[in-house]
Amino acid sequence: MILIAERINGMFKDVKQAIADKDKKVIQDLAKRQTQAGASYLDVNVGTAAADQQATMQWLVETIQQTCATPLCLDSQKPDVIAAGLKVANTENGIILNSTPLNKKTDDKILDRYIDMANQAGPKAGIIALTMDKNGVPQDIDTRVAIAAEIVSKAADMGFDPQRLFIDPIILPVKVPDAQAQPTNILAAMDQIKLLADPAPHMTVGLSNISQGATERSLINRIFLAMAVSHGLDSAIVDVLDEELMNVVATSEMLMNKQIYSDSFLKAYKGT
Ligand code: THG
Repeated sequence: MILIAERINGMFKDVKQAIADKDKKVIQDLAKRQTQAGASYLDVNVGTAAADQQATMQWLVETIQQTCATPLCLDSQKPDVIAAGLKVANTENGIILNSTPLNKKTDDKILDRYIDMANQAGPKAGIIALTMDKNGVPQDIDTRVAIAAEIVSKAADMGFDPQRLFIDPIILPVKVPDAQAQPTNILAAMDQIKLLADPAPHMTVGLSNISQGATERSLINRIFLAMAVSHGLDSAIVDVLDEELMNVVATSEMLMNKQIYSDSFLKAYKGT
């Protein structure tokens, strides 16, 4: 599974404080621990508090790169913030640009911009595209699939390999009133999205969204991850420092016959 580690995000108090204090140690420590825990990419999100988001993105990227070579997943819905990060990011080992909707009221061509930036960032650069358009986040299955189809078709028109494309059907917190049908809608949408191209685009989610504000967060995250893997999820933005969650990742992949069973399958997965 392509695991994107979620913790370097200004949404977390310690990271927000570290950004305000220019305290590199907090960021570098998270970068190292998440890499050690098995992250394929490190998500980098400046949060909403940073005064200058472009400069903060550059500071985070440079700070992380001083301590580890794990590929980065630049996380902003503002193309200028992504572009600023790309100016200083090492992209040889890969990079993901996270994330763009299909289009926005204020920017009809936002997906094109992310694809252009990824193309300029080299052959390994990917993008995460949200099943979201100028009308916002759809709640139903069909609109999610229709938007995903437009994203896949636009990527194909622009010569962008579907294997560099990650579709995110957008998880909302299950606790939000009237949102309890969303997890099953997302699974049903994923069943169709994986058929949109051959080879299929990757599918990813911001897993921790689902349990925001809820009790039993880790349990909710773990169970939904296992359910989604059985519907074709092959990537996720997660808390890789949650060991129980990482065991669920390894076990789901083994039960899906993507990793070989051995008596030491948990240990073996950690070595991959
Ligand atoms: N899709 C894509 N990218 C994303 C998301 C997504 N990036 C951001 C986010 N969603 C995924 N990352 C997180 C990171 C943290 C939390 C949820 C998702 C989280 N934070 C605690 C909270 O809000 O309760 C912070 C608490 C603290 O300060 O300790 O849950 O969906 N493509």
